[in-house]
Amino acid sequence: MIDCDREMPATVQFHPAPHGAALIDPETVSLASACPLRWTMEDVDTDGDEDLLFHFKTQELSLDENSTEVTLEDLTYAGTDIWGTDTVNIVP
Ligand SMILES: [Ca+2]
Repeated sequence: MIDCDREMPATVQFHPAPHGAALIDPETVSLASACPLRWTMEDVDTDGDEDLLFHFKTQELSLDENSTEVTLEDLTYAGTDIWGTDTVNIVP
C-alpha cells in the first residue's frame, strides 16, 4: 500500500549538454499523471550540472501495488515533448 501522506521526490537529469534541466518548463511536468507540489534546481548527484528535483504527493500518483514502471512527462520551453520511464518497486 502506498503511504498517502508522504511525498515522492523525482529528479530530472540530462546528459550530456546541450539539453539541460534549465530547458524544462516545470509547470508542464507530470509523474504518473500527478503534477508536482514544488521543485528546485540543484545538483542532486554532485556532477556539476544543475538538476530539477520535483516532489509529488504519493496520493496523487496513478500507481498501485502492482506498478512496476513510472513515466515522467514534460515540455521544454520550446514546446518539445520529453518523457522518461523508470522502474518502481512499491513496498507495502
Ligand atoms: Ca547533477
